[in-house]
Amino acid sequence: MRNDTPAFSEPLHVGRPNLASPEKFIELVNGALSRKWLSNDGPLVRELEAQVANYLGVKHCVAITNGTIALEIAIKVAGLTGEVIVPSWTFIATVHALRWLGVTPVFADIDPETHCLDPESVRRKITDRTTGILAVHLWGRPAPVAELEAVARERSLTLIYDAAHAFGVSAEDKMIGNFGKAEILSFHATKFFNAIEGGAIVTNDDEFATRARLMRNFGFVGEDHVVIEGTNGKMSEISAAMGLANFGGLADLIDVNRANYDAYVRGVSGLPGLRVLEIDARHLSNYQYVVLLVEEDCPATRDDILAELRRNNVLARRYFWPACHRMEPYKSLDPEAGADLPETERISDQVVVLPTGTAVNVDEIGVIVDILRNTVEASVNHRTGGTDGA
Ligand code: T4K
Repeated sequence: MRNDTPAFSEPLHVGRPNLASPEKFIELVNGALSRKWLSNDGPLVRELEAQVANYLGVKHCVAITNGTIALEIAIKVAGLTGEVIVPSWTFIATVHALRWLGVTPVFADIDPETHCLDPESVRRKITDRTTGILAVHLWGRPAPVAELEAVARERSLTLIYDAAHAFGVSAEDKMIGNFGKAEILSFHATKFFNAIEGGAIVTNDDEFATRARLMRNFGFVGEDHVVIEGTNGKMSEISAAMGLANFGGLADLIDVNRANYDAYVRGVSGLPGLRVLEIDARHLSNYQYVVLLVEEDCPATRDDILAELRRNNVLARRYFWPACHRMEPYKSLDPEAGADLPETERISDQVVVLPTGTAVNVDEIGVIVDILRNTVEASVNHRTGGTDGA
């Protein structure tokens, strides 16, 4: 008989915010309230920009309202028009940001080992209308930066990165934030570095940073002089306060995430058809996304596993299913796009993202692994007509 009591009485969420110091946050917010300076390039935003730039070893950090607006401003500053090559295997914001600005996203396939763009697929998608590549460091795994740089150089394309998942991550010995013309970060509450809502454009290009700063503030220079078109992409002091309060906790958070990742890898090893997407030891990682792959030879389906986890109050996610080319408006614009994206199609049916961070501990991960084992064993028994574990 199946035990219908969930293994956890309270839900375990993917994306639970990590809060290093609520006390420091309150103290910083009180400072902002007494200064009566709440937005528009305030002192906390400036301090956050300096700390981020220093942490990443990058020349400029322009703090923005959120990662999506950061993408939109970066796309504008980069002057991308016509077609831009982008993965379909990403969060929808990457692709929407292009289309929102009237640029046509053209989907390229991914490397199944990194889940990031496959440079050969990118090459095949270049046309006379292509002006750039918007690559993603998905799950904080670095995209193939050297190969993409080579394609961009050969074909005179502008390369920018969506590094929303990749704060505190490196590609070998160089921190993410230093690649392409510019990279964008997300500091959303669910991210490794949490500023409630927030993001940034980071770049080593002076001109790019200057234009991004102008566009973030409607194109204003001074009080009544507008020099270019712009938008409102300013970060509030409250978001910056949360970011600054969390900065000091990042090293500890990496340790927590690393211990969780190791516990999942140990627990899942030996379960048929299941594996945790590996992290390449040549790169620094923030270990923020634990990506479980339910491969073709697994006796249980991805959705059986997800349903069983959820029944037990483990609110895992099948990010980023369905892939962007299967969501509107892209699905209707090109219903056949999937034919050229075999790895995206395959991988998007395999992924379950598991809870990590301070929301879960290693003992709880042991229970989550037991749920996975029981689900797989029950599927084997179901197929063979056995009764064990049923
Ligand atoms: N590029 C990439 C590759 C991205 O992944 C993202 C965002 C962006 C660009 C755009 O950056 P932002 O504009 O967002 O800065 C969530 C996040 O909202 C989104 O930031 C993130 N990626 C995406 C991967 O995840 P949803 O639609 O899945 O959110 P939702 O409401 O389902 O919440 C996710 C989980 O987090 C749930 O289990 C609940 C939990 N949660 C969430 C919040 C906000 C909490 O426990 N507490 C909270 O305060 O998009």
